[in-house]
Amino acid sequence: MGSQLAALNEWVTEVAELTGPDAIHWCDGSDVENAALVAQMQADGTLIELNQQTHPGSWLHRSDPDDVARVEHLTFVCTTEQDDAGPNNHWMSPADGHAKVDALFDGCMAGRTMYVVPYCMGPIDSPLSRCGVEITDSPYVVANMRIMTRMGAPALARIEQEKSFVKGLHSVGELDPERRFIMHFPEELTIKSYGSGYGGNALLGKKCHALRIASHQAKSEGWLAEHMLILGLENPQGETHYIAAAFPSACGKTNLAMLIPPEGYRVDGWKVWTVGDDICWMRPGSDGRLYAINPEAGFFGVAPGTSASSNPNALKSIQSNTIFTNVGVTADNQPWWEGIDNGMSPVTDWRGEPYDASKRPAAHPNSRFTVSAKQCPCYSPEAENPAGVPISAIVFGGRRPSLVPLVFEARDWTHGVLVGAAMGSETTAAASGAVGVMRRDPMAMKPFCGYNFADYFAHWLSLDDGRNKLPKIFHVNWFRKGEDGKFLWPGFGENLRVLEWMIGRVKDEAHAIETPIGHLPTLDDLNLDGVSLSDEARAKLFDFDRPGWKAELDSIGDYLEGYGPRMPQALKDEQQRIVKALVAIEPS
Ligand code: GTP
Ligand code: SPV
Ligand code: MN
Repeated sequence: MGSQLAALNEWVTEVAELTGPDAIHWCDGSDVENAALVAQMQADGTLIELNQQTHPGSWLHRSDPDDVARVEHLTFVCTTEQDDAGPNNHWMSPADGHAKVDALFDGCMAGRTMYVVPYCMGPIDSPLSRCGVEITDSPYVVANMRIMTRMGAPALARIEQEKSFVKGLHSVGELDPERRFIMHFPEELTIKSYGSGYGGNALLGKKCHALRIASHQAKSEGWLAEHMLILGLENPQGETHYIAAAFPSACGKTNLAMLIPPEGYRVDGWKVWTVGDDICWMRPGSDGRLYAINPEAGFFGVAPGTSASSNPNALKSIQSNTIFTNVGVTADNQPWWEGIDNGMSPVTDWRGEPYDASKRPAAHPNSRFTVSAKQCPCYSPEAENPAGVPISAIVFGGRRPSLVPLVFEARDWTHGVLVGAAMGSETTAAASGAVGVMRRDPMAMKPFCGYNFADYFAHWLSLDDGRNKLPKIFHVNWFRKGEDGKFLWPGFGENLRVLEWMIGRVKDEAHAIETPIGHLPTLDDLNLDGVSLSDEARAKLFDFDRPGWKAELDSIGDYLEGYGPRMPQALKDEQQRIVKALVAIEPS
């Protein structure tokens, strides 16, 4: 027996002693195991069968109505030194964190089965992949982990060979929001999550491991764990460039990753390949380029807004073998959500009550589908490449109703890191709390960075070591609004036009004008054939508003200062450089 198996057995015994389950089940990830779990969940109402003619192998899960999103105020990073967690995280000392949550775990699995779920984040044979084991009392979590990760026997075999694995302990507890904690102990490669069965709170391989713990590991090992989609953009010449993009939760990663080019582009031979839709692990290769893998094996995607016109590839992916969480259903038992636009209507809402539009939407705004990436028609064969894919461009973006143009390019890596660090976006339904509130969400990692943002920015800057051939960095904003409160840019498939310009810049072929905030395309630099843009859109999307940006840069300066002396001077200098450039062009 390998040393890690011994460590695993010891931990399982320890957890069983603490939580007191009736039975322990080691998951092998097989079809037989899954069928038995599904049957059991159907019998106890955890899963509701959907129309098997239209959606074979698909199920509906209704979560507790108070457990529908991530809970950032209950999410903690427990490092020995508070400063190592940083002002961007809620902190508890490891001793206090363990004590607090272990008291909740004490005896919590009485009457329940404890599932031991070995998983691998990333292709089983990739040196960039990392393994973990989640112990959970939720069969729904097991079924989701089976889709979202490489789960079961192969992962266990890999763990046996490795020096460490991430330990994740999870219980749904009483699903009481007052008795809910998502605790991370990055120094111990440990996660303890209690009281929620939902998404990022409960599928511990995802945000807890692949971002919070992994970002901490990545810092010491010289790589990056990011909240980014990865796509391959194939041009008519058959060349594919890979792009990684960080947008905050519910800000368009899944949609961009599965983009279908506009008609004219399709005819010409443009194609987008999906490598990943949420998380990206990347590190410099021997040639100095950044190589990326998607640590996940499935999509946990936002259902509302997914339609044949907005994201046909997602819609095709979820016709079978899909778990839907908190969507509505039609009279003939098909899943339904706002914006599905398929001519059907809901009769039952996500809480299982008769649909009443005046009461609540049919689908919860953060309702989701869980589906294997293999079902996606544009899933990239390169997603399984153990070496990863070379990244040509990194894109940052958020929901910015004003000020921020459609796209701009950072002048160099340091400027790009500042652009990422200064990212702002309106909050969404992916986390509990108010929606539509503007906040800084650096690199879309505000809820997910497992250490001090000041150190994180320094780590990003350190990649520019003179040897690496780093990607160009861009910023996009699909969400600029007009006077009427409507989006000025059509978005979705049309976003390809912006990606084309980016790759043109990477290849030194596309034109831009230099401004203090970066390189902007003019209206002529983007192919806008066949898009109808209002005069307001044409004016604002390509606009650089000097006084507005001066105020924005001042606010960015204050934000950086908020991190105190740990904030890298290079970033503060970069902010000052831009302020000076803005002031220099001030009309007298
Ligand atoms: P997480 O899974 O929470 O990390 O979200 P995500 O970043 O993958 O977001 P997703 O692609 O699921 O999109 C979230 C919402 O934004 C959906 O309602 C989409 O319809 C909408 N959306 C995505 N892309 C665009 C776009 O280009 N323009 C507009 N206006 N809306 C978009
Ligand atoms: C997000 O909130 O960014 C998600 C969904 O991708 S969750 O898995 O709940 O984190
Ligand atoms: Mn996400």
